[in-house]
Amino acid sequence: MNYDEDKIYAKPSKRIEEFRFDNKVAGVFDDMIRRSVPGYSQIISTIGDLAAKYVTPNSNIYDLGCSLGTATISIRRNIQEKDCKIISVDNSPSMIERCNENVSAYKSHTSVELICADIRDIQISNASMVVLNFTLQFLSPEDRLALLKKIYDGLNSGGILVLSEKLYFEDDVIQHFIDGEHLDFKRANGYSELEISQKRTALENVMRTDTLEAHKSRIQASGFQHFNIWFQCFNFASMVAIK
Ligand code: GEK
Repeated sequence: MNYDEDKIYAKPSKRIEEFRFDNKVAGVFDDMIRRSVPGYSQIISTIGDLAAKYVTPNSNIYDLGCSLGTATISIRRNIQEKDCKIISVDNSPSMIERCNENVSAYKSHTSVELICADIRDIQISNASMVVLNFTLQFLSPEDRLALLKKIYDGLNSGGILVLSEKLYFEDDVIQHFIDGEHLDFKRANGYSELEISQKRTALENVMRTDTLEAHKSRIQASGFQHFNIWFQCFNFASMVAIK
């Protein structure tokens, strides 16, 4: 993927609008997520490895909040089984348009269906793998359990959910420490103090993070008995739940 550099918050703005996954963001998203989310590449490649292990023949794989299709492409490259279908969903038309271009650039025996819709409105069935890679945090907190229940119900026995999220820590000292490490990561990737603070303001009401404990109890309440975190770098984590 070859995208422009993220300069969205580089200039001072009098009024910072709420963050939206619009055309401007979609155009720089690959650069934005790689410079903002520590471990992103590792998580993407592990999602591919998990697809090789968990995807079963004749099943569906869901990439919910697929953005540009980076996880979709990693999954598709690694599926060993026949007659599987990847269903990739995002409610941003700009993301889906670019995702279509990215996915179409590769040949594969696994088909991909791209759906521009709210992940709360789609059906999940016959799934061997479901990926929520940094998407749940953008859903209203009161809708999160219902989505996870729908995923649990739609997964086949032995199926896997990969849930990656930015975490929040109740211990103020730890929250401050880990947040500081993340800010240093962004600075090291070339973001200025102005960019960091303006983006933070834009995301304030849009992205609401949970603690690891909240994720664990919600996952368990949705029906899963097997859950653990498999990756963490600062406040970014990836978890798995197996049905
Ligand atoms: C990746 N998974 O590169 N319904 C559908 N899509 C949604 C919804 C919703 N209710 N809410 C947000 N989105 C990707 C990265 S980005 C994460 C995921 C980030 C979509 C939104 O349009 C955006 O494309 C994506 O979820 C979140 O592996 O920006 O930190």
